[in-house]
Amino acid sequence: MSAKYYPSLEEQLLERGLPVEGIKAKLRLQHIETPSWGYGNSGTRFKTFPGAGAARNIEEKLQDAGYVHRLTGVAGSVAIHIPWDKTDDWAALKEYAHAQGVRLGAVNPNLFQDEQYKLGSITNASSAMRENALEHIVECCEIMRKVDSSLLSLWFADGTNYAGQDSITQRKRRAFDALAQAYKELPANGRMLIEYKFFEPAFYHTDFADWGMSYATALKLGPQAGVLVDTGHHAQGTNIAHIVAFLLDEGRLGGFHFNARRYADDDLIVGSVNPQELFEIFVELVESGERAQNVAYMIDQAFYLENKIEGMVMSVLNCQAAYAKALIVNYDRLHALQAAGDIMGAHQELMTAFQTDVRPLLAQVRVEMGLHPDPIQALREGDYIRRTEEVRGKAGGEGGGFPG
Ligand code: PSV
Ligand code: MN
Repeated sequence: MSAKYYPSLEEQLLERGLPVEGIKAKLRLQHIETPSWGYGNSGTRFKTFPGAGAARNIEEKLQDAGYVHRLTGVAGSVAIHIPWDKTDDWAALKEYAHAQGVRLGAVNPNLFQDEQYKLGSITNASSAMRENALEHIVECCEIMRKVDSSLLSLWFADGTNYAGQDSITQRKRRAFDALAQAYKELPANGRMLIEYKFFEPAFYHTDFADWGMSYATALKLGPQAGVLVDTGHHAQGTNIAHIVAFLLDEGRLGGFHFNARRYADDDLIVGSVNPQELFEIFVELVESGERAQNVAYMIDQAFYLENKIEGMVMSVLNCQAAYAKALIVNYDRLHALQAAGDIMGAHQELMTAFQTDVRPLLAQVRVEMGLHPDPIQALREGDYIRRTEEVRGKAGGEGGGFPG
């Protein structure tokens, strides 16, 4: 029996009529934002194990992000969380980021750690506390102007633990009133991304529990508002690619927080649990073409045990692989098979791309970008991590952290 011949990636792409150079050009332009909080210490509600070499302040987080970008070539911006990353001199911080080869990206107000937000931030029954929450969001809009960021990323831990604890309807209205005020404060090119999460820390109801609540709110607010899909914030079995397709088609997909979950918001490395789900999401993005052009791609992860920098590089690489696989789907052929009602043919067209080993393609792209073809190998052979461990030691919890 003769062994089956498996063609090389080039041969496969050629055979499938796909333009290799065009695909490589798209891969070079991919952009994934990393979160400042992923570089500092964080833990679970049970324990934070201080990581050797973890960043202790925003400058060190930016150094690490700069290194991740130098290795991967596609992670040129960093999301910041306020007040964790607050500084008196935003111009200097912006410059510092540039010196590390990155820019400051999405601004994330922290509306969940202050004592006063125990019963909610913009949904709180107390108007004084709602005012404070709004003031903090407005402060973040000002920071956006100072650091040239166009993204305000909003996540609310707001919710209740027991039936009857507060009026769900009143909370919904309070939230909208505050967001309508905040919307007016966005910079002219600014966008408000509204994240949702179906539970935790609240366990009876969460005020922004699913994409529909974020979407309805964004629609009422106006065109500068969109939905932020955190891949870890869904119930078991939810088809996230479907949500993505719907929001893209409605022009309201604001962006992503990438991570992976096995049970609930576990903040594992994106693509580590269900790479096919990530691929399916990227297929929807590639298929939607122009409509995906303003989508913000951000990682939202906290590495409790693993090395944070290696975890972040791995996360970026997994997003690249999912995108590369989505790019090598032959969409013309897929559409023809769909139109013919060929269920298995269409499915196989997708799965062939998913099962293709895109590592050689990505390695080529990296070499053409002047990078090491294997960023993890480069990281393991380099001495960046050892040096951070030497210089920084073990930071307490002061790196600014929270289970993402
Ligand atoms: C909440 O779980 C979340 O996903 C939000 O995006 C926060 O801003 C982030 O994690 C960090 O805690
Ligand atoms: Mn998130």
